[in-house]
Amino acid sequence: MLKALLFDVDGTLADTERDGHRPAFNAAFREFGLDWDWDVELYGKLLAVTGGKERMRYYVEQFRADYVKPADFDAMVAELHKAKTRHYTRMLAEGGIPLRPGVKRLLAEARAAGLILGVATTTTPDNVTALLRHSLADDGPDWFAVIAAGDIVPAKKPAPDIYAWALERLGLAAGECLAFEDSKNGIRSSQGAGLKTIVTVNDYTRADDFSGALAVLTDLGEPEAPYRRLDRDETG
Ligand code: XBP
Ligand code: MG
Repeated sequence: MLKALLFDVDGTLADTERDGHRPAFNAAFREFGLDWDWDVELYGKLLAVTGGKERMRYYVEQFRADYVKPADFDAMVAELHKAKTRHYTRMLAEGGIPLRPGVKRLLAEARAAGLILGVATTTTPDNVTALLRHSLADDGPDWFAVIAAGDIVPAKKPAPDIYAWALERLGLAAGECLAFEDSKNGIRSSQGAGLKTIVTVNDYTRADDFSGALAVLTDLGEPEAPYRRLDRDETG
């Protein structure tokens, strides 16, 4: 029997990557006097790696052969990431990023029907609570029985660990839950934990491999604009 819905955050609850996380990273780079600047296209490549700190390291290793790492590089990445989180949560507090179509309705209706709600994401916990508070409802974070986020598990998506952690916290089996994801890394994580998964794609993930998904949709729709199921050749 279905007891809980588990949601990814970035790309699934809201389109946060291109106009949220990306400019927040760039603002942090400027603040630290770095000449790093991630445009929309480059950011799509960097999304291969989940986790902001991991993504910055990947950028330096794969795209900045010219960059000479300082001795305290790891500490610098940690500080950069704190600054990025500050910029990003401020953007959210200013109401900068709405939830995707249908998300609020689904959350409200699931809640009213007695389903448990949970979050399983690689992003920082502060980012999740800020999005839920400012874009869902003042008490948005309280709608969720578990918020599994960030460094709670060392191995981020596509590893299944974050979903496994959320299931354990809820005391539920994978078969009692349904996951919502938007990306290849996300569905590998949810399926790795044994969860059936519904995918809503976005511009960065449209061509990802979503083999085994329960459904691949453009969005969760609103009553007046029902979702459209993607044809196989549109999903790549
Ligand atoms: C989201 C991420 C995160 C965000 C940035 O992936 O990979 O790293 O891009 O957030 P998913 P932080 O949607 O699969 O969870 O900088 O806080 O890591
Ligand atoms: Mg995502």
